[in-house]
Amino acid sequence: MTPQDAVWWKSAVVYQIYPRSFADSNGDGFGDLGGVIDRLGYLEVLGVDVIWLSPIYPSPQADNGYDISDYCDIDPVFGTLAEFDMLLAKIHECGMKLVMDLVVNHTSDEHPWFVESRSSRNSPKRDWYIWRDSRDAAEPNNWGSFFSGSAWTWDPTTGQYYLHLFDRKQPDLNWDNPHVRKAMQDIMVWWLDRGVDGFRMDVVNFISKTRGLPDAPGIPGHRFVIAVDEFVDGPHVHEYLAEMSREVFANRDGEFITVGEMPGVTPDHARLYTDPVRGELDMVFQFEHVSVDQSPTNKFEYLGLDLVVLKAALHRWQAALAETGWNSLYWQNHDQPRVVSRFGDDDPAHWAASAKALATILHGMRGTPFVYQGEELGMTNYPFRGAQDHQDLEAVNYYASVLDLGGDATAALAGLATMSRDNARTPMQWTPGCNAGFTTGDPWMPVNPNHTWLNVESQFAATDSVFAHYRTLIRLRHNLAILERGDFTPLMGQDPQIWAYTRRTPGKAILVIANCGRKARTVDVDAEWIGAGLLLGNLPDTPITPTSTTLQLAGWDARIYATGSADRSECAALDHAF
Ligand code: TEU
Repeated sequence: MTPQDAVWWKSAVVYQIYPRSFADSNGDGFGDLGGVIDRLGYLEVLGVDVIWLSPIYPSPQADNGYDISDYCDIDPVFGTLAEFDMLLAKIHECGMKLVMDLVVNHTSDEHPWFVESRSSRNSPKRDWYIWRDSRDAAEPNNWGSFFSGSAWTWDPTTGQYYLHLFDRKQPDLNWDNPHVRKAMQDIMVWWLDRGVDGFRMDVVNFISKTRGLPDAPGIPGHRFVIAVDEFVDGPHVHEYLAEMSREVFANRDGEFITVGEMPGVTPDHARLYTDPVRGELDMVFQFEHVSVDQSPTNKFEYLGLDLVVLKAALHRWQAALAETGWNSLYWQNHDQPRVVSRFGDDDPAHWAASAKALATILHGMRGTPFVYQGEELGMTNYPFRGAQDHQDLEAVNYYASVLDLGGDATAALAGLATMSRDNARTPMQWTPGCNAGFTTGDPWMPVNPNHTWLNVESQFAATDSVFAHYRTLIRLRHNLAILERGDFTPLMGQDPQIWAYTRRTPGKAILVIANCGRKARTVDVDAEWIGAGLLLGNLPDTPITPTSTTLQLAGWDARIYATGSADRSECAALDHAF
């Protein structure tokens, strides 16, 4: 085994907490660090290894903390540095690790760096951000913001525009300036010295823009376009990340994890980012599989799900990083709708089976699985009734821009209900009671009305809950080396309803097979699976051993079978573990 094979995060499972929606300890309606401390026992029962906290730094909260005004403190809405230290100590006591969310592409416009930068054209911090003159009395180029409108805002004090790929309150830093890079490295060192175990880095493949900031190819009917070719995986990004990793992690003892969030990343770049020899990052979040049901020019235009396309997207990434690099595995995060509503079936008759089937498919793959809060319960999208229910600035701006342009408001609201980030941000459902046990005050986001039956308390009482299934999958990840190391071979790639693949190490094999639909299906598998042992199923009467090459799969039936010595020796370890 080479040292790269031995890294701890290859058999770990990460849990993402969106602190403002997780648990509120002081009754102000916002989740906080005290709430996380109170619920650490829950995460211990689930069995996850790493907790990733979405941003908790001081922030005007224009984008719920992804607009940071001080990188070395805690926003009062979440708590204090003393509480943070206590949380970190308790996480370590429980044998878990903590990953901070670091937003390095941009700051808040209220960060002192930007305040100084915008104060004068001669400010020493002027070049820390991206300032340009107007062109023909308009924006410097045709780049659009991810949050609607232009990516440029005019600053009357100094008579120039500044660039913001996201909201106008999130000005982009100029990473070509070595002082900016050094400042970010210092911040990372500050948190590592405090004891954190790594970083999830927000849109970190956007930090290097094409020199000269050229116009992007126009799209008919669009005044501004998201200029991906001019900032995704840009000219110096690998150099800057390698430098960061060298300056921050070289000669530091400990076990760390770094994950780069990378919209639009290609497999070829991902291989470079995660090649251990190059020393840039441990893994990246790619976006291909969470884009398959969206129009390429408008994420709120829902295209419906084609399972063949979804499978191909994830299989492509399994193949791309098979030899070099490493995948992250995720269905959800705070930016994505709930997976059981999106790729599963949230009708009460199929909800639990489909949530478990999707979990089985993802956790059987090669890579490090990420679980987003509430996913382990099968939490669903929110039943939005109209524009007034949306809070996220992306949703609010999008709706306003559709109205502005005289577009179809009904279609826009339907798109928001299906795809908006608000779906992921409703409070965690702890109990069937008032506000789902999230807060004793008024929750900042409404609680999903289905908390009366979909909650932690009721799932703890059942042995066949979605939660129990996730718990088992996490134990399998810890106990079965084949899940970490086995190679990956897709089966039945063109089947529009069946998702199947094998994982193999010498002498051992597992089959993951799932029916991704309501209708029962008969599926032919290879003779090698006759006599295999069931490692995990999601329905009550799953056959323990296939007795023929024909499997009868009920709706949303998902199974993992093991052959060879895999099941006997490793299941013995499992018996022990449960
Ligand atoms: O998201 C980056 C991103 O490009 C998208 O996932 C984003 O959510 C948007 O919907 C694109 O249409 C990261 C953070 O995860 C997100 O919460 C922040 O809003 C964004 O960066 C800016 O910091």
